[in-house]
Amino acid sequence: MALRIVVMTSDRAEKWANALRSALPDAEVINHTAVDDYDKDGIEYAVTWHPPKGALAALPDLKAVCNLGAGVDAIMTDPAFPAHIPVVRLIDPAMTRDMSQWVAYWVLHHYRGFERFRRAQAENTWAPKGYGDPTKTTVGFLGFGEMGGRCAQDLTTFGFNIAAWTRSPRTLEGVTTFAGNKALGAFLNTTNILVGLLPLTPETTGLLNAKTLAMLPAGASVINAGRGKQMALPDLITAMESGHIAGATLDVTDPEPLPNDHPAWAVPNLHITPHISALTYPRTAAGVVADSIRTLMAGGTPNGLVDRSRAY
Ligand code: NDP
Ligand code: OXD
Repeated sequence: MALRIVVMTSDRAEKWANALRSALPDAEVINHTAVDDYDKDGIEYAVTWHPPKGALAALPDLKAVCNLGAGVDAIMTDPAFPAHIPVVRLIDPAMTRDMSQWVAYWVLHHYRGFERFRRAQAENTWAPKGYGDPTKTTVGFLGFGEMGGRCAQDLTTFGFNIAAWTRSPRTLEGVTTFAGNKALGAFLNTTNILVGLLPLTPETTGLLNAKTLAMLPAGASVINAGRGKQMALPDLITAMESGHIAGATLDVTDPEPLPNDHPAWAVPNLHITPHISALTYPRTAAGVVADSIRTLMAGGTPNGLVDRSRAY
């Protein structure tokens, strides 16, 4: 019997199915959204992005799930999802590169105060203003995994100090490191531009709130591309209105999509992008997923295997 794979995503599902058919020519690839019902027997791998709750549990022969994104929170929060099924998150170098572009753009935006010039231009005003010293500016990464590590590496070109907050302690050349909840305050106290690249887990939910935002130095900027539920948006708005937080950019919000009438849209120097910081493209990611499936079939450990006990 041919290898059977199901694709579950509401985003470009047929494109994903075709890309996987090219990458795994001997497999039968079923597009979950294209058929009302399909024979679930013998389906060993599911390739998913935000699968409907309970859909994975309905596959009796499922051996593993490959996620079409880095964050696996949508799978981890499905109460019906069996605890023994391995999950592989996506590690696609093209996506990591794109995240680094987005982060560099917004770090430079806030560091150089470009919002001031945008506003001056809207008033036809030539208004030069100096900026700080990158060697006295710390860009602090909440999360220093695939994404955070690469973004930091690229940002060092611009002369910033880099700090990282992680779950497990680590020593990294040229990076001031902090680990665990006890070190969060010390990390935030010394961070001028905060970049959030954390997975959404019970520990990181609501991490950025009135209390933690107040730990940042006055005039700090906040950038988040992790997950919206990590940020108490009303608290960020209050901190920006008081002037404590000078600027912010969010690629992820709670709720998402952000409703048209949400007050966050109108906050000066609060920038919102619609979860586009690093898109997943079938042209690069299908090959990565195919490699993971081949590795799993051979009994190996694919890159990006999720530790179910940590939920990321
Ligand atoms: P990784 O798993 O490679 O890295 C996660 C990092 O977060 C690690 O450094 C980890 O610490 C740290 N971390 C996790 N939990 C905690 C905690 N409780 N306290 C402190 N540190 C913690 O993930 P990626 O870098 O690939 O991706 C990170 C997240 O970025 C994704 O989960 C997703 O939510 C988001 N993302 C968003 C995208 C977008 O388009 N907006 C695109 C891609 C990703 P340790 O090193 O100790 O394990
Ligand atoms: C991801 C995302 O987690 O795009 O990959 O949000």
